[in-house]
Amino acid sequence: MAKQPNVVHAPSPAAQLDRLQAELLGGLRKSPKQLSPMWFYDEFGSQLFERICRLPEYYLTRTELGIMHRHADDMARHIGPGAALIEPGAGSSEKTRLLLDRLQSPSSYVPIDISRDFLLQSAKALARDYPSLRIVPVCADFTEPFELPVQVSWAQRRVVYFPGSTIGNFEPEAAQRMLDTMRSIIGRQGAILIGIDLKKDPDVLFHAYNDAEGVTAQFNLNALRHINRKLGADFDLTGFEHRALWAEEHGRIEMHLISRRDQRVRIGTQEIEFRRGEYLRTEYSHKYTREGIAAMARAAELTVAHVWMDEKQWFSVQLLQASAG
Ligand code: AVJ
Repeated sequence: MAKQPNVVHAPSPAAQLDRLQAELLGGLRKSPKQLSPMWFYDEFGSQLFERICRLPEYYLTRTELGIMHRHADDMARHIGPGAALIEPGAGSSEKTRLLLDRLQSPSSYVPIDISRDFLLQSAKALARDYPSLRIVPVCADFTEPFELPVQVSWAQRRVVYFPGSTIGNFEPEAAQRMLDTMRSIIGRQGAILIGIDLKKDPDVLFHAYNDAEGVTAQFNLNALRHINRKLGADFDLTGFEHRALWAEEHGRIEMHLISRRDQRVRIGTQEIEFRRGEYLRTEYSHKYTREGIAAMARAAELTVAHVWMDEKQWFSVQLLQASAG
């Protein structure tokens, strides 16, 4: 029977709730108001996201999967033997398995996620399919400093795997900090394998976040349902509508919920006022050029060692390595 992976670092549930509420109120007191995209991902939200990944308009997932199917062997060759594969925000994604199937005697797999149950669930599923792989799940918020498990130091090489263009969620400074954190994790010999969505026809981008079936709209609104359930708030979902637009000057898709009327929302002992037509920003999805990525890498003392793309050059999987010297 495969050894059950035990979770490292789990803040107490009460402490987590207080931190979530404080962060939420902090964002809602900003102008314009904002929410963390993490509120999208409760059980129902994760199911909606799975549906988004299958939508004709949402090209990202199938395009990245196509790149992985075609080039995972080459990626595994570049990574080499005995690697510890560290994955922030780990889903039990097909992409990770495509890589694990081809890596040469990987030393360990370290999924990192803030949702403890989801983390354990996907780690157990992987342990069943990869009985000889050392799996060490870490329950942590990877945007905050966290300790790596000792097992990682046994590896010949540390490789951070960050697929799905999740880096796009971060504003440029935060994305830079994320690369700096990854750089400090991989050390001099390590590497980062990262999936990054590229700039393209704004019309294609607009439709990827405004699908005809309205699944993205549900995904966006569900963030309010998640907050109501987790923090006992009283958001009225019918009082808000989905809006996603391409902001050329920032090179990003901006997702918002628009308040349909003047309204008050109670969160704990606090009340937050929304005016009719007011924007609540729920997510940024930055799109990059190859030059832009190379510049961000350089600023984090990383070099672009290899780029794999689809034939339309819509999406890229890039291997970044510590710069020499
Ligand atoms: C998972 C963050 C990459 O920004 O494209 C999908 C999430 N938001 N549809 C993205 C998302 C709206 C997705 N990421």
